[in-house]
Amino acid sequence: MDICKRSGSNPILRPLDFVPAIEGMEIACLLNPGVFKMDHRIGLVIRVAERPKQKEGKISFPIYTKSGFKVLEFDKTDSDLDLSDPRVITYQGKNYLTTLSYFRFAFSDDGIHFYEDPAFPPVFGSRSSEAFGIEDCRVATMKDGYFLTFTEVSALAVGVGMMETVDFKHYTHHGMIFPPHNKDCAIFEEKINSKYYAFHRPSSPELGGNYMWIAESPDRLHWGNHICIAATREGHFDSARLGAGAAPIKTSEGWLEIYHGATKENRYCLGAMLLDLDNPTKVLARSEEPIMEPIAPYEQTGFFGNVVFSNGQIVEGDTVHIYYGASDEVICTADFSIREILDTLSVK
Ligand code: MAN
Repeated sequence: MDICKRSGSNPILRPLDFVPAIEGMEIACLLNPGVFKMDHRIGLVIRVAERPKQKEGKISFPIYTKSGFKVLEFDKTDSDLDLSDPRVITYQGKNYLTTLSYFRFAFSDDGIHFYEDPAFPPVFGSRSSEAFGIEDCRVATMKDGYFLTFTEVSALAVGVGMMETVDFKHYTHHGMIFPPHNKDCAIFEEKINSKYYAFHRPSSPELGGNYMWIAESPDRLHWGNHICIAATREGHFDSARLGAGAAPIKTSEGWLEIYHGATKENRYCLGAMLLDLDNPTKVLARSEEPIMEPIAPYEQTGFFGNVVFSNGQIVEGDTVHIYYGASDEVICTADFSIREILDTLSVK
């Protein structure tokens, strides 16, 4: 099932719309933007993935070190190399990423046409836990500022970092708020019964799997009382992993969360979940079928095909304008009706 209305202008942003930020690199992908509103403009925190221009027979990629960017290069014929996933390189059993991601900003007055504003410089990984980059930013817009949660990637691990800002020019980096292995963290934009809540997605390789959890906090820095709210489902679009999208939408029926689910073949779709307004650890309903599937050509073919992945949206009355990464290469937008999503959900 697919109940969204894609914009006729899709893709709204492509790698060639930007100039690489790192000297000697090319932009391989634009991915999964966080979204916010500031001074009547819509802002995107775009995950930009760069790599060196690739030479025949070689594979090379940048990593971030204390003394700046460093390029690692391997011979494609090297038998110690595993290149089966375009996103990851495995060399002698160690994993690296084929690209390095950082955040770049684009603004729009109409939600469709985006442009860069030189007053907002890019944000790069700045600590050893971010040596392979920072990815998939969610922006929680709250009374006291914008709270950015994102994936920190390095040879050590994958975890969730948080930064706080009021102007997207100056940031306070709060460090890793969910330890490895964890990603897909979305903070609720208001407190419930005096507590902050956030979705997160730990991975448990032995028992359990890649499931969605919720946690509470007195201050957004220290999280506890972790509860698993949704596991993968055999035979469904979310059979291998699932994770939160943007902050949930408050509706009269509950908190509505648009999330991503993937199969083991790495087909990424979007689904929805409804949680109790007063106790968001209680899931009231969940999509049996996806509400969006990779069916447009730009969602099926690209850097990593068959992917729709959203972690940013703007709500306007009954409409949710989602911004999403398609095929891990281009940025697109589509609209959902909240009423229509709620009508698809089977209440437990
Ligand atoms: C992971 C993340 C996302 C990416 C998908 C699909 O979930 O790295 O950023 O879009 O995989 O590749």
